[in-house]
Amino acid sequence: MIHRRFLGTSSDVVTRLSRQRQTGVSLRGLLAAGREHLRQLPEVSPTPMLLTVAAFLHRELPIRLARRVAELDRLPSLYAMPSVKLVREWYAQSAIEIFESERPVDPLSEERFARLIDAIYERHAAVLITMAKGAHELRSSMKERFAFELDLQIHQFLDSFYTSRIGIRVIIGQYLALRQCTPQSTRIGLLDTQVVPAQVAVDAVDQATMLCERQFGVAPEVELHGRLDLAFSYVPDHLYYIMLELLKNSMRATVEQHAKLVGEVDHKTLAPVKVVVADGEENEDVALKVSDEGGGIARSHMPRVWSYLFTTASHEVQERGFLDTNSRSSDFGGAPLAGLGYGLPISRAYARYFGGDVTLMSMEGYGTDAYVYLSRLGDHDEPLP
Ligand code: W6P
Repeated sequence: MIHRRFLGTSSDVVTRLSRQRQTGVSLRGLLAAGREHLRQLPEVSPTPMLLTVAAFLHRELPIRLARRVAELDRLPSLYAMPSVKLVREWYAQSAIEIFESERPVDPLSEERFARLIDAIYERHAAVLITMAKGAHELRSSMKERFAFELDLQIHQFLDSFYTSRIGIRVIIGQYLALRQCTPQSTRIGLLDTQVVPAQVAVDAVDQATMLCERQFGVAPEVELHGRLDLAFSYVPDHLYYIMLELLKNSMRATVEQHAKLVGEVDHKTLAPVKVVVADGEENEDVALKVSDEGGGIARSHMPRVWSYLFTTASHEVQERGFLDTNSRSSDFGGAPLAGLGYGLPISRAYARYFGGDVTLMSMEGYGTDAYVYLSRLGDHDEPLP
């Protein structure tokens, strides 16, 4: 048999792959496949469904990865940055490794495939910080007067790039999680059929409070209102990431506003942050609101809140990326309060990935309301940039 590697050079292969059509998944599709896998599980391992999922990734991942390589090649200004070149190499190498790998058709080949996919998931753990560094390198090299137009182009590119990355990490994460999954709980891989948004909010409040106290010595109280019992099917890690980001912002604004107005800070006199969970069983969305009295954002300031380029993170933080990334591969760890300044646009990309959204409404001089909408229908088509 002729090995596929000999059919062309690596760059030919990547170019050809990048022209193939990507195949989307929906929350509903992920749930159905996961349920079927768990149903088959008592009898055989790997289940026929797990093999189907593995075969899907074996075909789909090289296409999605190669597509990002081709997109990067179309942005020469960004691609000129050393960090971005590095990211491109990871994508190209991973595309080729999977393309050349043996098709998972039986227990042994499936096991080997899972190991490869796991290693690739790890290789790409630092993509976000490395791309951020690349964007920073580009911005530093620019003359001010060119910056604006370029910013828009780069911003759109990064938004697509990160949306695509979320998709890749969801399908890989779901496959690897299904391999560890047992049918006892409500958990189906990365998904949970009984995510209680109020409970996720409580967990995020605990973490945000800890981070806020560590940074400022105090943190505002958080009041929880609305449908505290509501449960729905979602990826709890995504909701946790979004809520943590919003709460960190609200808490920081509250503490800073208080310090500005009152001087010393005491948590009893800090305006509480309010979280509301809204839903009726028939609604199309689960909606959450995080409200603060942290003094709000000027309307003219709003675009930079959503920007990947206009970060308030220090030069040093941008140079080295986040703090210590020693914990394993998770994108959902406790970043520092300011982080890279990517939290909001990434949160929005997470929400949009399954058909939801994150928006901010602000009253300058008073406070900010952040709204999270999560589609509960689960049949939204995956955005495939
Ligand atoms: C602010 C700024 C902000 C961003 C996101 C969420 C809440 C808040 N509050 O003052």
